[in-house]
Amino acid sequence: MPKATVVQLKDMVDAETIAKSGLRLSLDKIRDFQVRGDDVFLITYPKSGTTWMKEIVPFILNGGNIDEIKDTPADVRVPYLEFALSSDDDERVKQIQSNFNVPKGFSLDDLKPPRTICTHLRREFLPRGIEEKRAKVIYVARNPKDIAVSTYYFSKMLMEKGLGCRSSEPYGDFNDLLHDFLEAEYRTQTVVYDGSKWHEHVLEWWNRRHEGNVLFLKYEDMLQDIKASLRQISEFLSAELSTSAVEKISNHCSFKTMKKNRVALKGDYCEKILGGKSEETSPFVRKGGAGGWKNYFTVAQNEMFDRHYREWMKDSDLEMTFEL
Ligand code: PPS
Repeated sequence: MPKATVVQLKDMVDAETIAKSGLRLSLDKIRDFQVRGDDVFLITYPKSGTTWMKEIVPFILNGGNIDEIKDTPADVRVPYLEFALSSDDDERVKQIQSNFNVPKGFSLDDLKPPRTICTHLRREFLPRGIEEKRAKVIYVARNPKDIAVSTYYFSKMLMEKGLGCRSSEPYGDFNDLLHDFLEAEYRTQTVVYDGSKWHEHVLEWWNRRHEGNVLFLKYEDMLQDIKASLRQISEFLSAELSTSAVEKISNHCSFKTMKKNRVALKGDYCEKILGGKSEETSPFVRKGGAGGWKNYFTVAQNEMFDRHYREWMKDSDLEMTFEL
């Protein structure tokens, strides 16, 4: 049998670090994953609103019955494709899964249909079956300046706990991270595993937004009108939603409510790995909003970022909202 292809963060990760903290993603297993026609894939560049959508989609699919699944771990309701299909010998992923309260031996086949599966992987690494079966894809994009700040917090925390790669030196100031964000060469693997830059990830789905099986959403639009977004998602999923269900879900997935929800905060993960109270340390529900980046970027950093951004987007009509 041919050996499975394993994607490591391109070739940047040295063997010693892989042994210590490396994620080993089984590319062949992921590409060959048996997709079903009614599967729903939730795809995001990291720090774009994945956790938020994991608190939304299952409740839309169950008609707003919050009590039914509110205590089910977020990563069991909506598992990560790449973690669920990781190499059998990947101790690091096993540890992450266990800290995310995913039971040992959990399989994507254990999910009730329609299965909702999330991933940060870029399109070329995804199961062939998504295209073949026209499975539904919900893509959420967030403005990259706020993503860079969100990534800074998450990466800094992981690095300080010794969960780095490429370099064992924790991120110092924001400038260190900004460089890595622009090059997609992070010091932590659990941020972007496949070396994708923001625009490469986002534009692949923006360019497919008119295909019937793709719903392209912007995080900032959700911030502006969550109820309209809930209706848009329910229509896309052909899941009827009563007015009271929209009300209940919008309350359940509000930032304020999620900040008190251990499932959304991934309380056990935070306390075991990051330390402190999850309401204070969780990088999954941290500050939210649009425009917080202005407190971090200097004028020079912003100009430099804008130069990259203009180059990335020069052939695209995608417009992102950088503040509200
Ligand atoms: S991860 O690690 O990739 O899964 O992170 P992800 O969940 O994609 O993104 C985390 C950011 O999403 C914010 N968030 C929210 N914003 C608005 N409303 C709600 N309900 C919400 N829940 C999570 C979270 O705070 C992270 O952004 P930052 O800027 O770091 O606060």
